[in-house]
Formats: sequence, structure tokens, C-alpha cells
Amino acid sequence: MKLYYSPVACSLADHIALREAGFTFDLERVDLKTHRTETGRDFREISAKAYVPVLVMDDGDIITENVAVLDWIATTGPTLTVEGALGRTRVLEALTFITTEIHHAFKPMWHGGSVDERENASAKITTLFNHLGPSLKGDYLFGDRPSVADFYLFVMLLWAERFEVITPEPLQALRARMLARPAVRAAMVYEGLLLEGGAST
Ligand SMILES: N[C@@H](CCC(=O)N[C@@H](CS)C(=O)NCC(=O)O)C(=O)O
Repeated sequence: MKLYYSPVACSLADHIALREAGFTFDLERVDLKTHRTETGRDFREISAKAYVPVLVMDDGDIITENVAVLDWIATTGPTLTVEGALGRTRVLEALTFITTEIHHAFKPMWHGGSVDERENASAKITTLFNHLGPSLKGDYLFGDRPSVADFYLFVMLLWAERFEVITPEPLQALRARMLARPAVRAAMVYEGLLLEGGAST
């Protein structure tokens, strides 16, 4: 299978999840401005939606939308499931909050919002993070193992750092724990976000 990604985009969550789950997969970078992939293909021929992540399965089936891709990885790879009758529901609940509320709130930062819009967005994102801060059930959102929701949250925390958004202490600690994970580091090195030895690029 192949993941189409763009460095530091939300597809980093899927990239980390595939590595954490131990899948064998290929990666192809997409330039979101030109719509060209690194092999020169027009990305819109692969997905007319023209955004990442896109996961192309070996049989040619294509999954788009981050929540769907992450849910597929979590339910197919055995190490990422969250126990309990409501385990999957809780993960979907967190993923939906992250994508519709937190990710969406970053729009002014990525898409040239005015100073006022960015300041308002920053305050709103801090409030949204504060909803998640107290709800950690251990080192991660649902206990002592990370879930796919932690991977998506981690990307949002990287974005928060980049745009100097204030985050609550428990989520700063979660970000540090994630950064210590070999699969996370490998994904970040691959995407050019970390140097091999560990320093940020
Ligand atoms: N609804 C999509 C949105 C994904 C999305 O926003 N992807 C961004 C990168 S984080 C993208 O590829 N944007 C393309 C563009 O802005 O042209 C999902 O949840 O997967």
C-alpha cells in the first residue's frame, strides 16, 4: 500500500500510525501547491479531492479523510486498538474533535489569515486543547499506549509549537513522550522535520 503525504501536514499522523502498527508501506510526497507527486504524477488523478492523506491499498482501493484512514489503521493493525466496549467509539470521538474543531481552527495560520484572525484562532485553539488536557487516562489519551488519536493530536501540537499557540502542560508532556518514540522520530526524519541525530530542522 502507499500513503500520499506532505511534510508536517495532517498526513503525518497516518505516517506515524502505519509505522507504529508495523505495516509495510510506500510513501509518496505531494506538493500541495502544484498538485504534483514526487514521481511527477498529477495528484488529482489519484484523488480528485487533491488533499492528503490518501491511502492506496494493494488492490487499488483508496481511502481518503484522515478519520477514516486512521480508523482503518487502528482496526487493522492489532497494536493500536483501545480496549473496552466503547474503545473504538472513544477514539472516533477524539478524532472527530481533533479534525473538526482543532485542525479546522488552524486555518487562519496556514491560509494567510489577518493578525486579528490568527490571534483569535490561537486563543480558540488553546481553549480546545484545554478540553483534552485533563482527560488523559495515563501517558496518552486512553492509557499507557498511544492510539491513532494521539498521533493526530501530536501533529496538532507540532502545529501549535510552530505558531506559538499556548498548550496545557499535560499535552506538552504528551508531545515530549511522543517525540521520544522511535516510530515518531523515524517518520519525522523521513519527512525532513528532524535531523537523524534528533535536532529539529
Ligand atoms: N477533510 C480532509 C482534510 C485534509 C486536509 O486538510 N489536508 C491538508 C493538509 S493538512 C491538505 O492536503 N490541503 C490541501 C490544500 O490545502 O490544498 C481530511 O480530514 O482528511
